[in-house]
Amino acid sequence: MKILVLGGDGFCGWPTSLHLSDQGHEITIVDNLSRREIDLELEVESLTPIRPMGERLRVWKELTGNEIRFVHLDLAEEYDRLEALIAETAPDAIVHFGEQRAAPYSMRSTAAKRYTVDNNVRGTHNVLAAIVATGLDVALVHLGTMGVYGYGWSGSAPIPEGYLTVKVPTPDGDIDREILHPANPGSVYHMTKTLDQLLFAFYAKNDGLRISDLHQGIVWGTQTPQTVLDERLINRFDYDGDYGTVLNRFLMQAAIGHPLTVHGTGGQTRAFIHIRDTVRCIQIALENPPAAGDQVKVFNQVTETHRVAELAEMISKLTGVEVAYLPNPRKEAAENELNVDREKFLELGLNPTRLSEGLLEESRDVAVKYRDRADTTKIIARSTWRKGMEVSPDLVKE
Ligand code: NAD
Ligand code: USQ
Repeated sequence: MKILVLGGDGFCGWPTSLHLSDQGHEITIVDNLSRREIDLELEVESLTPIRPMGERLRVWKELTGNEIRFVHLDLAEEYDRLEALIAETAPDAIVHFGEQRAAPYSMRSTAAKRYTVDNNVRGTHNVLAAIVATGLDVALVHLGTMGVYGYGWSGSAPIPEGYLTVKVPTPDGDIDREILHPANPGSVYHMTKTLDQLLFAFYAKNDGLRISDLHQGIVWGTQTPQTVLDERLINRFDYDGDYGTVLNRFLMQAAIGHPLTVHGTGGQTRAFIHIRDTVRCIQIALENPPAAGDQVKVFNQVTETHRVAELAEMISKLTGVEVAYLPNPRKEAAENELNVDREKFLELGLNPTRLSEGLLEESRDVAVKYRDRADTTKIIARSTWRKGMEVSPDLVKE
């Protein structure tokens, strides 16, 4: 297949591009490198030394003979170039990772809120409008988030894969209707993903676009079989308070002997998936697209669920590093259950990678190897959901 990977320089997009290239697909990465620019703004870098795109692609070609093309393009700002690129490439599929993806970053300032909405919603709409404008039959696979459902809305009822059957009372009795699961975003970032869902529903209905929306949990780990081939192919590893996600942060904190930063009670239950499974899920979604005229195909891209405190305690036990229970900078329930339907990928052949000591060790080894690159002043999460929730810098010695 000819595939455009939008956001292919990022944490999920880079290993996915290599995996799909390894499978023999013809890959074009489209990225405006905004994630690297945000690192400059936040004065922090990936814990792992990621290489410039040109070098990454040169090394991949040297090692495998496979060529990946790169187009530097802003999905939100450069509509005409995007449409021309789709028309000229005539891809069979587009994988869309190209959004601002950190919830804390999206809440840190008014400017960051506006940027996140402008970038994500305009970018996604531009992709949809451009596919329609070219008249090509392109399957779109988008990375959504488990956070569109919210946490705890339905109590112990399992979260379905996208759609909910509800009973609508009528004068002649109840009728069953299938609706998109109610959206309940917990941050401006998550809100943009709920808006994306409506854009997809409209374009699937109006234009017959073939769209899969993958509601992914928190991705952990760093390396895949392709990114380990050469240090210059290494994937990014975010550990800072805005972009670092919880399990990778704990692994990195353990590697440098920093107390594990649990927000609040740690009773938050979240869904997780290893980066190796992310790339496999995308391959499966590409191989099983919906037909024109079908509703958006929603998958819950999740392999397991854990409470934050349970993860911290497990890593603390493995490494001897203490757990610090910090005031929660976010507005979220102190505790929630999370029961997620995740049959679709399993039925299509996903063999889930479960969190295990071996894999935790592998990620911790990456963190240990590069720990001298860590800036410990960037670890505590300082972006808050509302004014007055700021965490005192003295709470954890840095
Ligand atoms: P990332 O920030 O590492 O990568 C996103 C990439 O998109 C970056 O390379 C960035 O430069 C690019 N990008 C952003 N805006 C763009 C634009 N306007 N034009 C062109 N390129 C643009 O994020 P990630 O962790 O790889 O996440 C990828 C996708 O997966 C996101 O949409 C995210 O919401 C989703 N997701 C991520 C996780 C996770 O734990 N990392 C979990 C669930 C869902
Ligand atoms: N948390 C801590 N300590 C930390 C960091 C986080 O206790 O040091 C807590 C947070 O308060 C939150 C939970 O851990 O309750 C998850 O936080 P996170 O930063 O790991 O994940 P989140 O903000 O939800 O966002 C990440 C990705 C996002 C993706 C989402 C999937 O950045 O792109 O959409 O995971 S999900 O969470 O399933 O919606």
